[in-house]
Amino acid sequence: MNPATNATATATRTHPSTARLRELDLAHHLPAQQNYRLMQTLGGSRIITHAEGVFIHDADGNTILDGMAGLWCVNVGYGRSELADVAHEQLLQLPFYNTFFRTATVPAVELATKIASLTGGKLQHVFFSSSGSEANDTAFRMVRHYWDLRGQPQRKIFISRWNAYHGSTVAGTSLGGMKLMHAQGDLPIPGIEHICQPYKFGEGFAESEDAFAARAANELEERILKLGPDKIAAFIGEPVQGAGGVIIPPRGYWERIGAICKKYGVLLVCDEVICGFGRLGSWFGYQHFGLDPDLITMAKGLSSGYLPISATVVSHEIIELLREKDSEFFHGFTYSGHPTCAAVALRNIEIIEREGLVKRVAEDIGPYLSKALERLHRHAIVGETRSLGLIGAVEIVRQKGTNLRFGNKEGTAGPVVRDRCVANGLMVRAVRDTIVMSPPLIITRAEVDKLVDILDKSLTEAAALLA
Ligand code: PXG
Repeated sequence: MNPATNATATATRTHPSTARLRELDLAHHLPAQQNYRLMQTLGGSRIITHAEGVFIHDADGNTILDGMAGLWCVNVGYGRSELADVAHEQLLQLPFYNTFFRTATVPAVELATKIASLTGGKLQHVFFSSSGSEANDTAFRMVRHYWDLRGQPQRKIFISRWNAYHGSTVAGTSLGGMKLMHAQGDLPIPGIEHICQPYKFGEGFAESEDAFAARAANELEERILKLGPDKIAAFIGEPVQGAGGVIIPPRGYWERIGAICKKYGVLLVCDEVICGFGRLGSWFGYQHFGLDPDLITMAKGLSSGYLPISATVVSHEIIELLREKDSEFFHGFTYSGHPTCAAVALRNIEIIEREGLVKRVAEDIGPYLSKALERLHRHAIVGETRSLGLIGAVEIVRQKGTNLRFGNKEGTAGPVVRDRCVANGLMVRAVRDTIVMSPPLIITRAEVDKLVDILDKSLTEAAALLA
C-alpha cells in the first residue's frame, strides 16, 4: 500500500545550478536553528527539490527515505495531488479572509467542527493559528485569562518539563525546557517552572519502571505544594516528547500526572503538535494515555505540513466562562483560520480517515516497526530501541547494558550515526545520542525494512568510526 504516490515527483521548477543555490543560501537565507559560521564551513545546505510517498530528493541527485516525515509532520506522505487540487480551488474561490470582525469562512467553520468531532467530550472549541508555537502561546494566554475571570488571578504559573519542546516564540521557548534555547534572550519569562522529564533510559536507568514513573510524576505534586496550589494555572506536556528525544513515559506516569492536576484544580494542557493525527496509533496522544485535558494544541499532522496551520482546542467550561463574563479574548493572528490552509487540513483529515491510517499505525505498521527495530539490538553500541505507533528511537551507548555515552560529553556518537544514515539514504535526527524517527504514516512494511536495514548498516559503520 502506498497511495500517496499519485503525483509523479519531478523537479518541475527550473532553478539555478546546485552550486549557485548553495552560494545564494549562504549569502541570503538564514535557515532555522543554525550556527551560521558552521554553515559556511560546511558549504551550505542540502537543497531538497521534490518528493513522493516517503522519499525526498535533493539537488545533488540523492533519493532519501524520509524517516522524519519532513519534521514530524508529513503524515499522509508526499505527492498528494488532491491536497494540491483543494488548495488550488480554494485559492481561486477565496484565498484569504480574516476572522477578526465577526467574519468566518466556510473551511474554517468546517475544520473546527471536524476537529471537535475527533476530540469529542468537553473539547469543543477551536482557535486557529499558523504554527505549533502560536497554538501554545494561545493556550498560555487563554489559561491566564480564564483564571482571571474565575476570580483567581494569582493562578499564573505554568509547570512544564525539562527537555520539553513547545515552540520557538518567547512563550513557546519559555514553556519548553531546552536550556540552550533559554540561555538566549533571558528566558524563560517569569511564571514558568520545569520539573523532570519521564526519561527512563536517561534519568531512571537503575530504577524499576513503576518506581521511576511515580518519582517523575510526584515531582509535579511536590512543585505544586512548594509554590502553593492556589498559584498554579496549568501543567503542559507532550504525551510523548518528540524533539526531546522520543521520550515515551513509563506506565502509570500520565495517569498519576492527570490525577495530580485534578486534585489541585490545575488545568492540563496536552501539546499534540507531534502526537496528534495518528502518530501514536490514536487520533491524539491524550486518548492513547486516557487523559482528560482542558486544552490541547495541534499543528504539523493537522495539514500533514502541506500548508501551515495549527489549532488550540479549548474545553466547554473555559469558553462558557468567557461567555458568562461577557469577556473579549484580545488575541488573534492575521492568518487565524486561513481558508486555504483550513481547506487543505480538512482534506488531509479526510485522507487519514478514508485510508484508515490511525488504525493501521496502531494495529499493523506501528507494531511492525517496533519488532523490526529489535534487530538492532545485535549492535554493541545500541542501548535501547523504543517506539510507540510510528515514533521511535535508538539509544547509542559506549557499553551495552549501560546508558554510558561515548566521549566526554553527550552528543558525540549520535551525529556520527545520523551522518552515516543520511549518507546511506535515510533521513533521521540525532537528539544528542538518541537517533529519532517518525516516518509518514503510509510507510509500507518493505519501506520499514529498508529504514531498519539502513540503520543497521549505518550502526556498523558508525561503530567502526567511534572505536
Ligand atoms: N510543540 C511541539 C511538541 C513541537 O514538536 C512545536 C510545538 C512548535 O511548532 P512550530 O510549528 O512553531 O515549529 C513543535 C515543533 C526538532 C524540531 O528538532 C521539532 C519541532 C520544531 C523544530 C525542530 O525535532 N517541533
